[in-house]
Amino acid sequence: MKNIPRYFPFRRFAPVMLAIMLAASALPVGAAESWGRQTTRWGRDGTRACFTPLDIRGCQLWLAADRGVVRGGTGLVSQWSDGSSAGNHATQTSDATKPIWLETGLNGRPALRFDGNDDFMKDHGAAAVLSGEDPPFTLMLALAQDASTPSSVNLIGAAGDSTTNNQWRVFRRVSQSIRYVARVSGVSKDVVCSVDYDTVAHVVAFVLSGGAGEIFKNGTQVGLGDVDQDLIPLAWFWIGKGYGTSPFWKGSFGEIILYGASLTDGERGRVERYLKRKYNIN
Ligand SMILES: [Ca+2]
Repeated sequence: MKNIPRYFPFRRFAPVMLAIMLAASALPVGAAESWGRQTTRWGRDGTRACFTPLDIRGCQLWLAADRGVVRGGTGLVSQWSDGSSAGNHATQTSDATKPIWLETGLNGRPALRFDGNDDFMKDHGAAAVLSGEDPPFTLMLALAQDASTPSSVNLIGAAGDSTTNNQWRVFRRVSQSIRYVARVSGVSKDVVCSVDYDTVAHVVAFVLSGGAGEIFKNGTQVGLGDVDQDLIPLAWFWIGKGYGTSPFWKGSFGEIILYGASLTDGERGRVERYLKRKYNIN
């Protein structure tokens, strides 16, 4: 036998391995990429935030503007990839109605900007989480609304058929800026709250448990009511609008997280702290 060094195979493949490592490190921010449980640094003090929304049970949708955003050269977003294992990606095929990705769109952090004219994204898979009779769920948003957002505009909407009678939505009114509505057979079941109309970044959480709905802003309860949602088979889930074509929401979403479970106060608090730290919200 010839005297071949034992480490020869490693030496042979070392250039290939180095090339792969260099290529991976050059991936553009926001490009389509695989998701893991790891997270990036976003603490102002430079400490590493190990928590992610996936650490709480039942995450069915995790859209974050700093990961999984598929966009063109002008920043128009064709897909906002779901970071949960559910694969509920939000998409938009028409350039005119695509939101735009901004690197520092929400308190210095990436966000998707919806223009208030016609921008929206659709996410069919997420609709199933909100369907049914009093489905337990928790929806959490990191966002800022534009001052010129019209009243009665939907931030998030869903519907089960071609009528306005069976729908689910989160919308803004003049006097009650964020409001949860499950509208069944033409009858609205509201959770009323009085969140100030807010143009600065804030975190909103909606928790539905046994027909009782709660709304929190930056961790403080601002709304409580009986939703008593009847059976609604929702097939559509929109970001930036509700059923129909107008009006459209104007503002920026940094993050949209949906759980198919009613989070406990402790669980909700963990997600809120993660969002508040990430988006520099006091
Ligand atoms: Ca547009």
